[in-house]
Amino acid sequence: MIRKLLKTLFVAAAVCTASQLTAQNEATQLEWANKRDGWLRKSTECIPQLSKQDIEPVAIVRSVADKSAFQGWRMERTNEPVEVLYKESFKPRKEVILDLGDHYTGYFSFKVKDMNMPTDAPVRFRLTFAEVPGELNANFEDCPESSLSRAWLQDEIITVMRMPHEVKVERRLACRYVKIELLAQSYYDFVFEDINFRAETSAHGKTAELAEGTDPMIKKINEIGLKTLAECMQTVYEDGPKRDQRLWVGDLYLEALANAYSYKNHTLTRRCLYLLAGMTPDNGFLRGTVYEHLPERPDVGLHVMDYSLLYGVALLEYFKETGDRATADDLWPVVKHQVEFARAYLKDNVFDVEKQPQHWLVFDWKDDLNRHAPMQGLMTFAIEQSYELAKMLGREGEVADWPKVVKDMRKASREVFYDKKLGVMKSGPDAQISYLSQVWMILSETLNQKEAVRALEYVFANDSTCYIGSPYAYHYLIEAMIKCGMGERAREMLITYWGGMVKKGADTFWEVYDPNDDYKSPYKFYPMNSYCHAWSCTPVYFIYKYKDIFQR
Ligand code: RAM
Repeated sequence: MIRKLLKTLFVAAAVCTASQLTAQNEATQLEWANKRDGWLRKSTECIPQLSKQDIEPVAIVRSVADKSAFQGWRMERTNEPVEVLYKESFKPRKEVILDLGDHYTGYFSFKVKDMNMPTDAPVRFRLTFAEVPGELNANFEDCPESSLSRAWLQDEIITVMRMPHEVKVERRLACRYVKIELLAQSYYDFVFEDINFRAETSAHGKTAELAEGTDPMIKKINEIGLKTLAECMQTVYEDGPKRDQRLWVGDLYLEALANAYSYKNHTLTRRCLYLLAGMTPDNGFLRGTVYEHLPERPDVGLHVMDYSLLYGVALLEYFKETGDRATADDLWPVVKHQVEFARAYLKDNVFDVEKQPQHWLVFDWKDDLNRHAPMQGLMTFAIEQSYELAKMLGREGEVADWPKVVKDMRKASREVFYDKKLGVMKSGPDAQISYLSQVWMILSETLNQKEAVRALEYVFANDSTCYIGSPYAYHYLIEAMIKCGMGERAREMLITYWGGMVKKGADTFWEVYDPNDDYKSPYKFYPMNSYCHAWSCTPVYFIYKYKDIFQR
């Protein structure tokens, strides 16, 4: 299904089109053609050094089926030290699970050495790497074809022809647990040597201590958020170091926010902003995601309309944080183009969903969410923020009509989506009442403070409203609550939601978290989910930024 959807999106994106572009946009295309290589060069100059750390397993553990544990499994430490693998033959043991003690991203290696006679035949191992216990206990062969590539799941078959030998798994891995199984053996005994995980990250520097007296759960959430962010900070801001290992605009925006309040490694943000700009296709419409390792710009790409509008917000935040006017000025045409491109989809000041079915709107992992009102709100918000960027750059003259667009869009939203009687925004043909419709109408200041509180109270109190399905969307909910003065409730919400993952044993925050469904997966197979996911790290941003609310 997803593959089919992506195929449709690729095709649709490829036909998306000069005809939609205004004369002004066509002029922009030419300007861009000669700028993109320079942008890519600047992006390359910003590739960060990765720091490397050798991690030895801290324990031998066993999987225990436990209905009360996350996805039905937990790990239990055994009394055996890891050293037994270096002393006793592995032949009779046949299987071991190693615990690295925390989540790491990097490369796994070990040596094997025969003990009593020379190698007369090869041995074969299966290695499985898992971020969470449930993943290690799933049967990967159950992965449906309609999920993402089965090869994302981290298992490898290794054949060793002769000993002594060093096994180095070529692919980069993200895991806490490593299972080694002996699949085929010979007469001779053998032992392991130097089992090692070389962990890599580009996050560096010390992050600030939280105020004394900060709630212990908030401290824990912050610690795990920082770990999540650091694991995703590689040579780009990755969405997840297990999967997809690549830069997406929506993830970048949230990672950059969290980074700005913690590690402050702004060069990585700059690298990603330039990389996205440099990979823009000829129509100037940003790709929602890019692959940093492709030598040339690919002809196809996935366009995500909510993400392309958030690019300008990310650039604004970067500029505010760093004062790097040169970069903001250089990339300003990209921001301007995204807004102008999206404006072509406005009909009577309302985003025309009929006209843009070809572009993916992400917003949340929630199939049943009607995205019309959320998109209207997000677009209003993004144009206003992009106008603020224009003002900071002294370029507001170029986009003098934007404030009116924002005003007209707000007015139209109130006419089309707002149910005054109930005090909520409704979206789509079934007049769906969702959390996210309220959230985006609050962030865009379409609802005033009083109306905002009323709308949120309504969705919180009514079980039938379309609730939120991912930490990504929770981020915007928390932001909206703080914006309309519901800081206390936002604090409770953050503790309940992210603290829920902590209580279920998270080492890093997950891509998908539904407190009522441990197996929820947008990929029809929960082991495919990423359990260290960038967009879930944002408590870090809230905790550091809003000290009065979270650091006590
Ligand atoms: C997923 C990614 C990412 C998200 C996109 C829309 O595949 O993991 O986090 O931004 O989809």
